[in-house]
Amino acid sequence: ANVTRLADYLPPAYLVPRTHLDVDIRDGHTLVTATLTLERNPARDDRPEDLVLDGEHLELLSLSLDGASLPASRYREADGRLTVFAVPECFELTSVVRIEPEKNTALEGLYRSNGMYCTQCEAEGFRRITWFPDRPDVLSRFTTTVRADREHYPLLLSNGNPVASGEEPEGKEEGGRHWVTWEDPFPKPCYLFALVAGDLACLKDTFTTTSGREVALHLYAEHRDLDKLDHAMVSLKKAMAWDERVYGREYDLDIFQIVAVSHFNMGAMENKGLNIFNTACVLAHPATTTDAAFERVESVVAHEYFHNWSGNRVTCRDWFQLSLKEGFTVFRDQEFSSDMNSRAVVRVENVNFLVNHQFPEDQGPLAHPVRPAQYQKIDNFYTLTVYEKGAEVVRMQHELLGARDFRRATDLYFERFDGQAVTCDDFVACMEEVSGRDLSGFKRWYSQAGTPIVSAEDRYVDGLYSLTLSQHTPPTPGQADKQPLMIPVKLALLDPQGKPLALNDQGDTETVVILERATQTFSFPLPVKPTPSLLRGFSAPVILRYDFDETQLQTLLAHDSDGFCRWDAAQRLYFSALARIIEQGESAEQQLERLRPALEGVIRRAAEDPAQAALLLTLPTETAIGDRHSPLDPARVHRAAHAFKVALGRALGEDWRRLAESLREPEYRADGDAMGKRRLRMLALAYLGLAEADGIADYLQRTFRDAACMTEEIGALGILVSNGLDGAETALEQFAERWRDEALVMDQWFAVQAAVPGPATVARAKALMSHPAFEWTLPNRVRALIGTLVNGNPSAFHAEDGSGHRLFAEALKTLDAINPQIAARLGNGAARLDRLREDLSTSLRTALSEVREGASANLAEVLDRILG
Ligand code: BAL
Ligand code: ZN
Repeated sequence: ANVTRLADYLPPAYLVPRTHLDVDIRDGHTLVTATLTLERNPARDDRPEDLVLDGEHLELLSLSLDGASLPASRYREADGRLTVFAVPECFELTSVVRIEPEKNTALEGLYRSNGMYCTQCEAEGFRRITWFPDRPDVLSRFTTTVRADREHYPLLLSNGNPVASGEEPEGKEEGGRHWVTWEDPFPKPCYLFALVAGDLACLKDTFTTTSGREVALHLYAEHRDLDKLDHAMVSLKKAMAWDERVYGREYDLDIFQIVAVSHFNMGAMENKGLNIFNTACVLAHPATTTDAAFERVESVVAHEYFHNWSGNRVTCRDWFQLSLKEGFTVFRDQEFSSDMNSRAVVRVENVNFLVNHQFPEDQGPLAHPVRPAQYQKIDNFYTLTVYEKGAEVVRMQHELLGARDFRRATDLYFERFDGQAVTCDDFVACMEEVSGRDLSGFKRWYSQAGTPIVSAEDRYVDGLYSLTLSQHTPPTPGQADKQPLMIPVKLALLDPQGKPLALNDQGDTETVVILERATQTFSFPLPVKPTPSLLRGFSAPVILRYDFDETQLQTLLAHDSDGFCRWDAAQRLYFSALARIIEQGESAEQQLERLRPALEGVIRRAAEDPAQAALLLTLPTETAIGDRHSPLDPARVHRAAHAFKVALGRALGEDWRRLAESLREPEYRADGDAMGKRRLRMLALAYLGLAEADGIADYLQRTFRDAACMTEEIGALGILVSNGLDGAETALEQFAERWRDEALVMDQWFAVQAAVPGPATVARAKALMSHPAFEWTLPNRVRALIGTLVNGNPSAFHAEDGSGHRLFAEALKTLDAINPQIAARLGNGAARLDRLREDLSTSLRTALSEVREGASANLAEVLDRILG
């Protein structure tokens, strides 16, 4: 296989200060004329004489150097490379290529989506548009002319500012064509190039920057979706103001554009001045969009906007440094969301996601460092580790330096490296320079894979409390031996009433200790033996082992002022209760009785923060429970989790009923308070549904029918369907009828059905694959149906008859022929193969081995790592 290694990095042989593109969109094909101004890179003292460009799926029509057509003997085209022999120091190269966007189902490069043309170039899609040194450290100033039929594509967009436009001479065959030229004054790597041609509706607004410049904000979507852009616009303006206030970063062009696209591999893309978004991450309307999706739109709009500085103005030297922009930008969007919403709730949601998705990645066959050392397809490294763990690595630096020095360090970073392509080392060097701290040990977080385990033990003797922390990182593929990391552990020590004790003479009740060696002991003189509140705010992405007793956990759950620690205490209580059901065969009712007082305490305080209460009262997912038992037996986990939830629904039935009624709002409101109430109310209804409480089917049918927003409508539908309650099938039919023209709503319809636990869902999913609304070429639809089954429904995916595995294999094969990136991403869902009960593991291995034959490079890399 073709492996790229960080250790082999060489600066580019040639630089491209200027790029002129002419993209002529015709029916059935597009002609791209690229004129590159090239100069040999002075940083390469080996003075390479050949120019090597990247290109895929291009039909080269002509090639000329300084205006003279090149004979075939002067260049060679092979294996995705165009080598032009013996080129001068400085020259201009013009290529004309023919491409077929209409046939591009991989959704990389230029492609068609619902009648419009759009692009996706990160990471290596630009090479599907023209011959170019497709690597992030080649920064070029782009001028782009887009030409197309005026009637069908009235809108022609690219990066930067529009500088000229016109009509093409009318001819019989060429009637009504027009063109627009865009100039981007900022040098950028080609992965940030974008182009859109279509007939779209536009929501317009403006933003005035701190220095008084007015920026036009244009948000584009299909005409029918114009009413779904308001939330994105509000979010964008908040994000622009936030980046000025918190990071001192102003927007730099006269116009900022977002285009919503239905067919999209990622969530969104931060192309300079022309963000392209998956419709799922930008469109929002209460009638069609859940509260959770509203929050996601806010955070993704902010994320892509923040990239304008963390990613675009300062970009990555090579793709190994991906977390330089992604980890940092995720940290930025998380902090933005925390400032816009409830900080405690956002933090718990972020941690919950990390712990339940990134931790398993870091502990399985796909584990890799935040800065990987090698890859076959970089597309496979847009991972939770690079993004979410990368964000935690930046968060720890924020914690270590404090907000003031962190800001000074980011100011230095943006100033020093503006217009450059740099590395994670450059980022950390700014942190070191500003703070005067040596972070060389800390940098292992970038190079060492695996989730560290921090074990805590404590003693209280003669008024002295001693806390001994030890760290250990288990081996990961290719990294057997691990070094100690620098781990900030934020802590408080609570008295028996749950009040934090003073930790020093200044009366501080919270402190951060730094664990740098394998084992260290920290001591505090205290008047009583405390309950430790450890890893507050989840101060480091580690697994904390401490032998909490139940009383301590109940103290933390009831009294801790730290939202993460309260939630973590609840999770520990749930996991222990479930372990006793799964491993010791104890009854769910018995376990529930043990927890009941603590849960009633949470419910009593629910009005303080309904969203937080909902988080505290939500059980871990079956996937998360399964990850704590070996071997993994999804059916058994499902039985235990289901029994426990039913018991919880029954035992607290009166509380759930009261919440369901008292949290009902007479009218729809979009604010955080209303969202929190809806969240807790839907959870209460879910427990009543599980318990099949008297009259609940009728109640849910009414909720479904009279819903004031999609959160209630799909929520009620989901509860009806997952519990097989009366009216479920009718509601499904009505829903499909009502929403058949709303793609994002239909995604939810597929997902709700794919999420029903149990093996019967495999047959249902199979039938849905033949539903007229199911489309293999639409990534959102594939993720909704197959992604939900594989990643969110272990008792169906791992059905004992192997049917889930066979369906998975079929889906992978079909998809791989259409869209290798999406196939490979879906393939990640098999990463627990070696943890499964033996018969299930064998069945999954057999299914995957068949897929491996003939798999694309993307999918092959993932399967090889999983199959070992
Ligand atoms: N750069 C790819 C999409 C994102 O992370 O913003
Ligand atoms: Zn990003």
